[in-house]
Amino acid sequence: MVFGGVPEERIQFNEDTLWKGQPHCYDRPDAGKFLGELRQLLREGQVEDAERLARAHFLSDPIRQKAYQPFGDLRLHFIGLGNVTDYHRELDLDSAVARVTYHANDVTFQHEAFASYPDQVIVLRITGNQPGHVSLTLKMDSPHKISQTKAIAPDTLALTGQVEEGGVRFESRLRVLNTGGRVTTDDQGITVEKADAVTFLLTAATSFKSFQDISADPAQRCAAVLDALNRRSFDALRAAHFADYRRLFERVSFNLGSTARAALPLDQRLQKAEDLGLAGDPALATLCFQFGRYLLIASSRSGGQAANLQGIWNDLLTPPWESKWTTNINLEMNYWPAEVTNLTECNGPLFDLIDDLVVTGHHTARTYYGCSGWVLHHNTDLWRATAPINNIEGIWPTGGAWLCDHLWQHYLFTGDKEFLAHRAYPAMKGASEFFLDFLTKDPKTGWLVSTPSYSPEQGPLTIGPTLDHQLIRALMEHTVQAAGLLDIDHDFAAKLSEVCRQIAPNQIGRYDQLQEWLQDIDRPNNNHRHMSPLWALYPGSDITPADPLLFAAAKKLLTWRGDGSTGWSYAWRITLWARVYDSDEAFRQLSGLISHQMLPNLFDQCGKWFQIDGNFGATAGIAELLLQSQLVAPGRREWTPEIDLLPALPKDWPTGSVTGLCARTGIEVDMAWADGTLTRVVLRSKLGTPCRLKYFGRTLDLETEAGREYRFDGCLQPTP
Ligand code: FUC
Repeated sequence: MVFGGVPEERIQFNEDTLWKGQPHCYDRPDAGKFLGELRQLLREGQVEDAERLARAHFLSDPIRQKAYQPFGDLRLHFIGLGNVTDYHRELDLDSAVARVTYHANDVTFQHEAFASYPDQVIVLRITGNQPGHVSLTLKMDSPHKISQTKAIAPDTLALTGQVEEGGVRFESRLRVLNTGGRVTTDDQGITVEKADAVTFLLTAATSFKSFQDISADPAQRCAAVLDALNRRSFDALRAAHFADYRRLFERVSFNLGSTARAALPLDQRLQKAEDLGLAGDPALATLCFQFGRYLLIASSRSGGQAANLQGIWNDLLTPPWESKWTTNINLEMNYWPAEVTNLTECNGPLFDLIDDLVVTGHHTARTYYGCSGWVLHHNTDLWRATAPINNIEGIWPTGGAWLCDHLWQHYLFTGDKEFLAHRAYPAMKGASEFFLDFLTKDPKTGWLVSTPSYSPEQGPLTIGPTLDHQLIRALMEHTVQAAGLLDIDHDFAAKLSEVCRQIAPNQIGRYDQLQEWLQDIDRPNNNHRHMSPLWALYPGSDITPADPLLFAAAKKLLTWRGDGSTGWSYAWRITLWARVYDSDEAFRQLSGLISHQMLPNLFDQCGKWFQIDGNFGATAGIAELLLQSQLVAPGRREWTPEIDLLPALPKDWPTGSVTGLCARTGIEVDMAWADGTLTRVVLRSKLGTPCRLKYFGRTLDLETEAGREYRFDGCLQPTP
């Protein structure tokens, strides 16, 4: 986080494996003994007794998970600056560089900072447009009690420490490269006098190797990173960063035109969005869209941890909700934009996390439920906790089923059979095995139900929340489809199909609403932030206009829920309204999110805290307004995606263009429109699958060849 201050600048930095705690299994060894009684009490309607029993015996040990930690701060003091004018601060999304420029003492100064994925360093350069004017002191410190800073070479400071006794150890190193002037270093910091320019290279590491092992040497890791740079120039470092970042970022462009408001600083633009509406500043919507993509590239790259509640940008020792991974919406929402906005590689850390959860979740499945396979409840942390936490709302066993949907969707978007066979299918199969054992027969209806559970995060402890059944059904259906594609596990797949048919179906209640629970107890004025029973509308795809009654019931519930509250709850509503093709309502939720829940740097909020899910959800929501793709005939070997072009284009965006959005299965889409009407479509087929294009009542069935491009006008007529 580059705060951009002058003459006092603070750069707060993190490393994504710095967490409280240490390798630990959160499962309570005797929890399973109480499962039978818990289920029995719920069956008898003794809900309070069930909740009491659950609180006493069924939650994890300890009851809360561990927190993600801030690492350290660079504190720069610019010497003798005098009067500062023409101050300007920006984050350039086209190059992922934070910049500050200003004028002082007849010199124009510039600070540039970027975090390089290929070189694993943060680079900060300070220049003046006249020689000999860069003078500053720099200190490096950490909010952790067990920490100290030392000069370890004439040009290098090291910050070392440990989060807690027996916990994760850490080190960061800062190296200075100066052009002209004088540099002195001691344990207090670095002083630069009268340089033409100065560059700082910052790297950081911890002792974390895996959730089971924290024995790495952070000093050695830092040294290896700095050695590998081998005195490369600032220009070379920046070129490597640009190449890496732009390869991802430039895959998608989005343009809605611009108005005078786009020239205002963000705080004023947000104020105008609040006062006058979002309609007068379409470029703010495109900015939010691209900011979400920037944030995903910046916080979720191969080899790192998945983006947590604060992405990577937490500066508190006791962050809200521990800045961990909440799996009853938040972690998943972080990854909603990954496939559709052409950042499929950014899923890597999420998939690595799932690999670990399969291991720890196996123990929880056995210990709590006596089931095979693996289970995850509503949160996890660096130690891959999978047991129910906090309170009874933690007793929600379908977090793993939801995460498996990301594995399956990755296959649908990319057609990567290797991935399906070796990463996705084993995890999906394990999760399915869990539910084969876990589901129990409801004596009244004969349906298979999920118990005990909780509809996120609306009590009480219950039997069979709608969300669970939607997730388990989707998981099992996809596992059957995957087994078919891989031509394996035929008997297992047949069994899954059989069980799947017996799971309690979606229920339509007395107000014609989609029910959240097995009982018809929904309240029309319930505008809860969670949209759980609408999972099958988005991100799932089980509720479609093909079943008009259910589709209408889902829309009824969506209408009841009203406007968002937290940022992420607005974002989920954008995607849902997009799926019922209501662009006005979707736009209203997007406007609410941007004008009520975004901080002046565009970070999304949950309550009064920064929480990144709404940023990612906004990006995914905007994509959903422009392009939707569903499989028409899942279950058959040959699948045809139906690609809906501009299915919910807001009327306030009459003219625009987008390039590089991704549709299932392996099709990239560019579109342009004017006066609210499609004018041009370009498809690029990566896998050679057939598809059906849809736009405003028109359809076009198209066979494609891998690697070829197809162009059409707004009437879906081929053009040269
Ligand atoms: C879920 C939400 C809260 C918050 C938390 C991190 O529990 O219900 O609003 O986002 O996650």
